[in-house]
Amino acid sequence: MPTNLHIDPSRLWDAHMQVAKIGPGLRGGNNRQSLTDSDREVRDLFVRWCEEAGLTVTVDRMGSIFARRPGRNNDLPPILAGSHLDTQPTGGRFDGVFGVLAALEVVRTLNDHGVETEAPIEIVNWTNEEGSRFPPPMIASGVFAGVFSLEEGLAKADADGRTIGEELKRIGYAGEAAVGGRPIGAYFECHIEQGPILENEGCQVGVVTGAQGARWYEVDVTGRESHAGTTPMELRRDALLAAAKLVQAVNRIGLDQRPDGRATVGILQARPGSPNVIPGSVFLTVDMRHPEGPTMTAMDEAFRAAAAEIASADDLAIDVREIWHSPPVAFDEACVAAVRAGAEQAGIRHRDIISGAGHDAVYMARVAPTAMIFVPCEGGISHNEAENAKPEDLAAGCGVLLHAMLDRANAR
Ligand code: HGY
Ligand code: MN
Ligand code: MN
Repeated sequence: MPTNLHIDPSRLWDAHMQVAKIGPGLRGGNNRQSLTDSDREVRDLFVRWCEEAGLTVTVDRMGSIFARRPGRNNDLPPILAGSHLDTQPTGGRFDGVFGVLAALEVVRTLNDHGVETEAPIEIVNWTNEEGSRFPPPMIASGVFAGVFSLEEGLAKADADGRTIGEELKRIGYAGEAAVGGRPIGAYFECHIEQGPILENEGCQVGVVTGAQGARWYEVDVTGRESHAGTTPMELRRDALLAAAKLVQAVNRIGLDQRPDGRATVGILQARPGSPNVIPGSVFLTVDMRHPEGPTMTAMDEAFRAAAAEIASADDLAIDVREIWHSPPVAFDEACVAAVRAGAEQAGIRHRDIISGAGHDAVYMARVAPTAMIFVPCEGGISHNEAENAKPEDLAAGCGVLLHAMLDRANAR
């Protein structure tokens, strides 16, 4: 790799600050949920930047945006890099955005130095990585990797019943390109760690060797609405009380699997939501994670057993539906080695790390040699408007991406 090739840290940071202005949150972060008007606005900006960089832009039928830079041999499968521009409702300025903008910065740097690669380069913005508006997460890369059918992907709906297909049409990103089904030479994704390990160990780069498994559930607890003043305690079928016991059980399952186990109830809605009515029904979501498959299975079994026990003891119904399962994944050794070599060549303090969060790379690993590059985020905080990263860390990660992409693009 040419040794004088360096990315432009201030251009990379400035791009982040421009994106951060689109879909601002209430406390300094972002609320740029998938396929909203602010998502359209940031997509338009990304497309403009790609066209200004001389890239050929295509949008696939799930709305993912690909921008292509030709190589010497365009029969070779492209080296792809990217991430997502959609955010959580109370999201930060770097989750996903860093991966898309680092890939764009690599292209801008290659353009600045007139570098031609053997294989073509492509950069990507995946639709709906977060899965908060349209569960489950990573749906577009999931369709690309064949995990979901296109029909399934387009039919996913938000709480108001609006589908991904309808919203793509509404914002003008219902593309025509086929989703996946084409060879990819390698896929790289830069991302903030979203946890505290790199920062605590003073590492500027994480060489991501894989990602832990994740499962999402939707749960309906059905008891009986009745008068809060007239119904004796022992005659109640209180759905919120049962849900509270289930929340405790979920937390216990996560605690029992420390240090790597994770278990979270993120949404809990009690109905009818009146102070003097005993809740008759509760909807809640559960997110469980672990790096090992067998332990994930054990957590799943423990959760279902706890739900059944509470339902029987409280004489009510608890319906548990698994809506997402992403097994643990190991990334490609050659791609991981290219990332590690990039960090070593730049003299960057780094360590191997398993991703606690899900990423589009998890699905891309099924159809392409894949690896990720992490950088620290302040206090390990993410999915929070206070999410923050340092310009120098973003630049370090982006430099490693440049190295890894060139390594794979010019590999014989
Ligand atoms: O849920 C996740 O791990 C990712 O942030 N979508
Ligand atoms: Mn992300
Ligand atoms: Mn996220």
